[in-house]
Parts: sequence; structure tokens; C-alpha cells
Amino acid sequence: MKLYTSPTSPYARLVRVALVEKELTERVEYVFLDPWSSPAELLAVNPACRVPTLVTESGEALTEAGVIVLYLERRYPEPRLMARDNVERVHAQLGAALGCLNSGVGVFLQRRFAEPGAVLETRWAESLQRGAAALVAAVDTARQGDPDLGDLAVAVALDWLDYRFAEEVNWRAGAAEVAAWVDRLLARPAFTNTQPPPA
Ligand SMILES: N[C@@H](CCC(=O)N[C@@H](CS)C(=O)NCC(=O)O)C(=O)O
Repeated sequence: MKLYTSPTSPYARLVRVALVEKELTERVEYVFLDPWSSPAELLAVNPACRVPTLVTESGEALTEAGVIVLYLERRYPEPRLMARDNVERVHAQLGAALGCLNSGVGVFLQRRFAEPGAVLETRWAESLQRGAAALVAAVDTARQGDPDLGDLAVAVALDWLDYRFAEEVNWRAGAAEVAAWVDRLLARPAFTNTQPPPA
């Protein structure tokens, strides 16, 4: 497989984390690039020019982080990142984490490219706060066993909030147990090996 990725994309990080947890890294060639510079190599496999893009062993180009991690779970089922009993919760957490990232990345991009206080910046900043609170509220810190895809997605999203919005989205306040739970996940090699460079 070939993964087009970048050091800072939280979407790409989710795929990279899943690849480590599924013990697949030896089967992947990682191509780090800046999607914003429209590299021909990325455009050739993804017309939207976004990371993550995964080219499978059979040569199919897969886009969208959620699609890619669910594909990995289906194609390479062991070790499992989704127990049959948890299918609904895992999908709910995966969607909530990606939705929260969409709001956050939207705010980040509005601030970079749009006028200050643009309507979409305000709308997405509000949904970012709600999304972060919902992610924190949905964590079950008492659940035993290895983290699954839902847990990994939540941890990627909350860690990205610390990376880009530490002042503005203080999800750790009043959530000591969830913060400790996230920090335990962040100590796993899947996370330490995929940490973004200093902001
Ligand atoms: N919905 C996509 C979002 C991916 C995305 O927005 N990636 C960003 C980096 S964080 C990117 O490549 N942006 C380049 C562009 O949109 O031109 C997913 O879930 O994978």
C-alpha cells in the first residue's frame, strides 16, 4: 500500500494510527507531502488533492479518512479495531470525531484565507465547541481492553484540538478522567510515532 499523508493532518494521522494499531506499517510506503502545494503525485491519485489518500495493494485509490480506516478494518480484520458488540458506538464516535475535525479545520482555514469574523468561521467555531464537548461526554473511561477505532478517532481529534486550539477549546477543563484516558492513549506507539511537529 501507499499512503499519501502529511505530518500535521489529523485525518491522515487517524489513518496512520490505525495502520500502527493493525500492525500494517511494514506493508505501507508513506509519502509525506504538502497537499496545499498541489503536488502532481497526489493529484494523479486524488482529484481533490487531499491527504489522506491510500493506494491499496490492488492499486485502488481510497480517499476520506473514515472510508480508509473502515476499509482497513474490513480488509485486514486482525487485530480487530471494532468488536461486533461495539459496532454502533464505534461508528458514532468515528463520525463525531471526524465531524469535530471538520469544524476545527474549517475554522482554521477560514482564519487563514477568509476575512476575520466571516459567517462560516463563527458557525464552525460554535459547532467546534459543541463537537468537542460531545466527544468528551461520549468517552467511557471505565471500558476495559485495547482501544478500538472509536477510541482512536476521539483521541486523534482531542489531541488535534490541543495542537491547534489549546486556548480556545479547553476540553480538559472539568474532564480530568477523560483527559487521563486520552493521555494514556497518546502514550501508545501509534500516537508517539505520529505526533505532529511543534505548532
Ligand atoms: N474529508 C477529508 C478531509 C481531508 C482534508 O481536508 N485534508 C486536508 C489536510 S488536513 C487537505 O489535504 N487539504 C488540502 C485541500 O483541501 O486542498 C477526510 O476525511 O479525509
